Amino acid sequence: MKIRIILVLVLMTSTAQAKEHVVEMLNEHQGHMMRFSVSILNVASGDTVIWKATHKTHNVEFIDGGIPATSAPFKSPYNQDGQFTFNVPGLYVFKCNAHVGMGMLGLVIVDNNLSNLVALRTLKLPLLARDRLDELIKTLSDRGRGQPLNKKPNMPADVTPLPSQ
Ligand SMILES: [Cu+2]
Repeated sequence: MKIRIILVLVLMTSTAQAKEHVVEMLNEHQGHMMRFSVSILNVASGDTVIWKATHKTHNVEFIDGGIPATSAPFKSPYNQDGQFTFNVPGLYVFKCNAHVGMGMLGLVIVDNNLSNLVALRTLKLPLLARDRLDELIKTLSDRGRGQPLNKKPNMPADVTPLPSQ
């Protein structure tokens, strides 16, 4: 009986902690064409990210080699919301297939784990996408200097729109 109560408590706790985060797929954002509303998103294991098809002609896919080695791949259909639950700590680069050439990509960081950052630095990408990813990586480095990226993975500030260029 005691064990059953403890199990229920444990299950309730983990359900309560898992969060949903929303990223919009947009034709225009902060003066830039073809962008995700959030470029760097900090989440915790068990959290789900929903990419909302606010504007059409977009989709979302993890970039090959741009996710932790043991994570499943992910690709959503065009013009529909997509969602993925993150269970493997690390960095994930997501892109829109139609507009990655215009730099339409972003990063999810699970559990503040940057262990696959080196792989991201050498990903082969279209020129503007490469520039954009370098810019995001630089933001990570700057923010991470001297302190953890964030202390509480689920604090509101974990949804961070990138400053305009
Ligand atoms: Cu797009």
